[in-house]
Amino acid sequence: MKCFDEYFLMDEDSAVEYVKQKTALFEKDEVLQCKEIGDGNLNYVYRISAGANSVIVKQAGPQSRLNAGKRISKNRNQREAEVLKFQDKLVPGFVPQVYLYDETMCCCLMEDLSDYEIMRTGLLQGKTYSGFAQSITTFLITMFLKTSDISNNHEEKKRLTGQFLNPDLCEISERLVFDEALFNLSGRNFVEDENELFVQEQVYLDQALILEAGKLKMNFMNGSQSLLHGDLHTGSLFVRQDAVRVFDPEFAFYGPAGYDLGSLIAHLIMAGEHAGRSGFTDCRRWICETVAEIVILYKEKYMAWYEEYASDVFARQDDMKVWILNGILSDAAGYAGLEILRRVIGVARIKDIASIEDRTARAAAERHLICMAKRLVMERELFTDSGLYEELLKR
Ligand code: SR1
Ligand code: MG
Repeated sequence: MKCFDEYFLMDEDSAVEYVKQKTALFEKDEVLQCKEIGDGNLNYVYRISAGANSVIVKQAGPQSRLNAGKRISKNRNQREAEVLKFQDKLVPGFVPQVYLYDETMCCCLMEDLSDYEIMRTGLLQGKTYSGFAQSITTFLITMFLKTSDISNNHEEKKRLTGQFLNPDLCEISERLVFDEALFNLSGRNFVEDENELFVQEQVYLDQALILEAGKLKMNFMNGSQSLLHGDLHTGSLFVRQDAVRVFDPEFAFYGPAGYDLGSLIAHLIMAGEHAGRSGFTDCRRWICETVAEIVILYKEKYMAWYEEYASDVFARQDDMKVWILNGILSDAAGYAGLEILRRVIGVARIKDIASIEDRTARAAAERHLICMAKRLVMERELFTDSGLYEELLKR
């Protein structure tokens, strides 16, 4: 019998034993089912169930699942558990419940959301989610309004900025989203053979693009505007028609609010590219409408809810309110562009592209996405309105 008093990487059997020993969620002699369901790059996620009763065990491995040589702090799930609890206080009902964090095993037990599905999985099958734009904009705007300096609770905000500092996971983003993607530093970047020259010219040798990406990187590192999820892609979202739960905030930190919004938009655009090239016409249309709706609702909710939280004397000025919003929206476009670029050409390539079966279509998708990404970065100050996204996605 295992003791769990020293860290080791669990497998399905030991995860079952762990839950039996550490919780009273199941009867001692109950036969439990266990499946490793993690499809991310960093953690191991076990779903343990008996009948209608179930729980999730998420354990940090000592290294990335993508690159066995790269070690990452194992206590990152502790931060994630803290973030989830904090987010649940600020926006109740939008994140999974955390039951326990175990410092020795570097794992947390959390609510199983098996009546939801992972958004990326659903979109890749051509599914759509009617209430999505409403739900996700409520989450994003509430998090911004409640954690930014528009309130004059500046001391508390600085304390929280310190509490949620996340140097090692931010380093991964700084490297993968910015450095490696734009400079192919690791030599691990990948595109279809026929696009090699295209990427050389359009990305690695485009000095204007490099400059704008550099500005966005500096803003990512220095602009601690509000508490972010930090990796808000469609694989970090559990969805149902009427609700969304945002999970996996291990990259959370205080950064530019547009980073989360931009990442979300980027992954919807890439899902739209997949849908368009896979014959999912309705899904493609829904994604294009949803990107526009997210921008519209983000602006509407920001304008409507801002006054309730804006106690800083400058933030109370009308022009300031609009200036902050436009800054977030143009940052969002810039980060959306960079997220698309790194997911198309970088090491963390996503299924939305890799799973386009026809090779010529896949190469065409790469080129199309790279062109859209560049436009988002270079023209980001224009992207303060849904209309430009509609126009971008029409092509
Ligand atoms: C080594 S982790 C690679 C990527 O997966 C995560 O979801 C983050 O986006 C990270 O950049
Ligand atoms: Mg993740």
